[in-house]
Amino acid sequence: MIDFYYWTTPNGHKISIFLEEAGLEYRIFPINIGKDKQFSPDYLKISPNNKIPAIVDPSPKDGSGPLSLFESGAILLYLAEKTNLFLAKDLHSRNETLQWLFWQVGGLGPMAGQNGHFSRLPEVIPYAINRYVKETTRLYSVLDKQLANREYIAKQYSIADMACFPWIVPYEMQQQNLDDFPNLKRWFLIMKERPAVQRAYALAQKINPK
Ligand SMILES: N[C@@H](CCC(=O)N[C@@H](CS)C(=O)NCC(=O)O)C(=O)O
Repeated sequence: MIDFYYWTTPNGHKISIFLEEAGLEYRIFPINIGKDKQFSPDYLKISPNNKIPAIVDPSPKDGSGPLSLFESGAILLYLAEKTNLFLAKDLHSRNETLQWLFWQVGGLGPMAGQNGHFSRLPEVIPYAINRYVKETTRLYSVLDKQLANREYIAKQYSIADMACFPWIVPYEMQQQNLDDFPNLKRWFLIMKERPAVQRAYALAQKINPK
């Protein structure tokens, strides 16, 4: 049973998608970041960077005792290795998957996150909005090119897809039009239909109906 410290945001959805896809048993500890719960001293012991998501695995494979982890990319990689799922074994595919996972964590997530932040701000700061909307558009087009000749981001469905999808879901707020990215749009629609993805988003709705 994995303890999953979660809130209903893109970085949280990545992990709920994995847990649902893998059919791992988990229990949710909601960390309402709108109410500053990420700063509570107990949570900081697990996630010292005061962000969600985080997990605690009480029984790692090697019997070394409970393991706690923050950072969504590290969590996805850990869970993929724990379950032998969604991360190919062969050298090329494995590293291609990790490359796109890191691309999401270091690029798409932070840039689209800033885009969302400045687009929602009551004070309009045109420089910031232009910068992050433009950068989001560039990143969408990079992903669109990657998806030109393939169904999923790497050779097979993987943790790279799970990492990227939740950051495309708010595309309208990010001022993006999916019709400008036909390959990305095709992938997005396939992802949206996956039963595990739907279960993950239904769970979000239950935990935070707003
Ligand atoms: N690099 C981190 C980013 C995590 C992150 O930014 N989480 C946001 C929600 S999506 C958060 O917890 N924000 C609360 C805060 O900044 O205080 C990851 O991939 O896990």
